[in-house]
Amino acid sequence: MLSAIVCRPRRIHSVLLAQLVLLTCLGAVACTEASTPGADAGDASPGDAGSEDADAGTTPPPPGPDSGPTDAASDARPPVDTGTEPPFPDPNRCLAYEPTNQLIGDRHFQRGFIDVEPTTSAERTTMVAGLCPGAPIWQIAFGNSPSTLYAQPRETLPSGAVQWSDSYAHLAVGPQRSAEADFVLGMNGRALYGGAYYVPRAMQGWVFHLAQQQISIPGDYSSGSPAISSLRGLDFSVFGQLIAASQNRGAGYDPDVHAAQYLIYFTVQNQNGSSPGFGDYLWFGVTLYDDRTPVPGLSVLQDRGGTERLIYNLGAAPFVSRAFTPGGPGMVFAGDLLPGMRDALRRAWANGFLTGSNDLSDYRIGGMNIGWEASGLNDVEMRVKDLSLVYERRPSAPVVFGFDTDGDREGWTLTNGTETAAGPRDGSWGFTVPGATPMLESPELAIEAATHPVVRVVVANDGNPAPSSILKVYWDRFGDEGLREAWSRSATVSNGGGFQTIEFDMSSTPGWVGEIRHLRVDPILAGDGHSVAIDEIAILPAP
Ligand SMILES: [Ca+2]
Repeated sequence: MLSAIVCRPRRIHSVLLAQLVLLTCLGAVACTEASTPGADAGDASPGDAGSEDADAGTTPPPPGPDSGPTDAASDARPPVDTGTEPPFPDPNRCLAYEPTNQLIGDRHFQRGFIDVEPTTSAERTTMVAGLCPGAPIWQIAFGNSPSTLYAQPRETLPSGAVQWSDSYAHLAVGPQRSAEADFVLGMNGRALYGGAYYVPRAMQGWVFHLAQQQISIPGDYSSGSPAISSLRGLDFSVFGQLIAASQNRGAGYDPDVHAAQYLIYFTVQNQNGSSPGFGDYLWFGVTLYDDRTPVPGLSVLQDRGGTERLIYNLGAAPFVSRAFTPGGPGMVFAGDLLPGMRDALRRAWANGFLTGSNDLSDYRIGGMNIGWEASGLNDVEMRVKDLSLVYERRPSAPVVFGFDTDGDREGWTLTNGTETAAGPRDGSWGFTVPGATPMLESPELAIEAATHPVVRVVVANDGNPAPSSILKVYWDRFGDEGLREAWSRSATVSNGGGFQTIEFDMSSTPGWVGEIRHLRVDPILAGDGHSVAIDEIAILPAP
């Protein structure tokens, strides 16, 4: 599916960002086939991450809906879509960052672009759109491309939109309610490739025209994303409209090699400067359009083209149920990206990627890019607007298990103890302990360690032997699952009866980082048949 055209980002050798991969990576990309056998002359080995990629580069992608030598797509401009326009002009349209948790700067593309040289990322020219004041936030790169849009004069259209065009490509940004709002990007594959199909060669990638921006990578414009461990949601939305798409398939077309894709990629990157994995990242993508597949699904691959990083692309299937009709109405791609990002990290760790840290709190959204990657002779044009990525932080509310409802164990399980009643009764959970290792295991918690550094247990221990009356708390973390001795704290418990409060300050406890997944509380190490009761187990914000 995507395997034949996954773009290959590469490290940027930047003095200022020496250990970071500049987002532009895609901008500085040398694109080669990531994984399809025979499609990449430079590296014929499949790029399957060894995990769950059902395609594994062995099955040709299904043909697109128009698989004839030519298709009937019209070049006619469709009517303006007004279905998702706000009823009134968006007052925030010109803000660099909106007064929300919006992560994308100039998300309506109203300022224009800084063109960067695609192999060095050096800033080259500025394509000022001027629809909103302020210097451009977006960079743009025209990779492996003869297009010189960046050097073309800016034209102003009757709608108020501005555009740049040459015989290879077309770019417009338009004000709200214009037919060009927000950002139109087109490419003429026949011209870009001189009418001859791209032939994969080592060090010779296909064409990409991508806009990109930094999000949490240190930079001038970033509002910055909280750590993934701090997030409760990551609401993504973009409206896309495929203005034109001609596949132009003919002699020499190979579906393993030739395609046009409109992609959005984010980097999920270790940004903890004291972590051994600082700077390491994975690619997390959404596919708006792939001319070979009506509604692309999930693809998980290793990039064999240079970065060797994990590429996790949700495709389009989580967002839409049908393909674009060229020239037809647009579609909104919207959903919470956080579950996918967490899954991407989990799969990365499970498959030997991002080995420098499996601490969820080390990872943030580094940056993003959006635009075309094309190895076919496709003539394509996409309009996007209202691009948005808004994060929601987890609440810092206390997580309290009070065992105050008779019979309700609140998801906890008891092992090596004999309940006095069927579960909690009269506000606490009582049991006798006949021998070693009574334990209470929590349900799955998903608590951010950094915001919840206190563990409190209110316990009574009525007569069990003093030497073994030691309460112990264990935990494990998202991405590093399984209890272990190293991640535990213990404290002596009186055996005199009444309830006592044991509190652990975890703020400097090794291992209490990232996202806490489970707790296990052993109220005592061993008993001799006397009773224990738990009044409360709580994980609390700092006092
Ligand atoms: Ca209670």
